[in-house]
Amino acid sequence: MKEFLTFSAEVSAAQRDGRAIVALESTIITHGMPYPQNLRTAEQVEAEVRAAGAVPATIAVMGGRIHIGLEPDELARLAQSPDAMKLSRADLGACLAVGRTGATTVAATMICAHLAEIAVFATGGIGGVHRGASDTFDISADLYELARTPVAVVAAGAKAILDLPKTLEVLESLGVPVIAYGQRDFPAFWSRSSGLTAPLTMQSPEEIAGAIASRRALGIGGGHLVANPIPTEAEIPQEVIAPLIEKALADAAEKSINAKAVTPFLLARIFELTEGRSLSANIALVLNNARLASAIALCLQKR
Ligand code: PSU
Ligand code: MN
Repeated sequence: MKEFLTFSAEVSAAQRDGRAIVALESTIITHGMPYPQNLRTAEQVEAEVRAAGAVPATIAVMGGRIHIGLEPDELARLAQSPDAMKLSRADLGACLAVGRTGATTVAATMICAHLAEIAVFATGGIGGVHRGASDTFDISADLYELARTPVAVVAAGAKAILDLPKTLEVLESLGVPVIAYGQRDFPAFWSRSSGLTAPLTMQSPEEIAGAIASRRALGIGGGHLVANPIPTEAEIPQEVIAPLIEKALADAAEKSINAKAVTPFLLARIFELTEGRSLSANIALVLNNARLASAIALCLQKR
């Protein structure tokens, strides 16, 4: 397996020194945000992890290798790769074989982080059960990955473009612990609350690290979803975002957008409809998740 991995200088030094490492995904860079905000955000997220005392490992596929940590010039190149593949469990092997550039989703980043022995990963929001899934069967591979790969994913809940009650039901069926951080409610990405109660609540990174360590000791396998609400000052209230999500979903239906294109289309459309406010919120919540993920990684490393 290791034959496919290339570690950045920073990450290989961190592994040698036994430091806490936080994995970061790359689909948010290539498919989730426009250039140049995507590059600036990716750099800020890495800086946030370093400021918290951990080491960032942004993961992507380039030149037939899985990169665990990107050098600054590689990150800049990725952020300007409009043809990058959006990689999930299904296409990781194919992308390596044909030597194309690929950005890893939550699912693929979990797989690569686990190969590199990284236990904690920060992102924006996970994929989930799409609205209308009873007809389309569109359920993100992220949910199944959380069920099988032992990586803790810190996200601002699932994106509010999804069917959140069904997303929580599937996570429960799959045995994925969903831990809301510091509040009872499951967060809804751009808003602090979805109106749904999260299955579990924890108040500190130590508690969360404890849950991860216990599950590992029991040999249960699978990951955790740590649901961290967006900071209050950056949140977009439900009443504001809900009608814009409806509009974006209607536009997607009209254009027959499907499969992998759905999430990037909706994020881009909501960016337009909110006149950029959704992007500022997205950036704020990713930075916030990077801070919490770093704290959890440091607690795990102390154990
Ligand atoms: N979070 C963001 N922006 C994104 C994503 C997450 O703030 O672009 C990406 C993640 O990579 C996630 C993917 O895994 O969207 C989900 O895509 P899908 O619904 O097609 O599974
Ligand atoms: Mn999908």
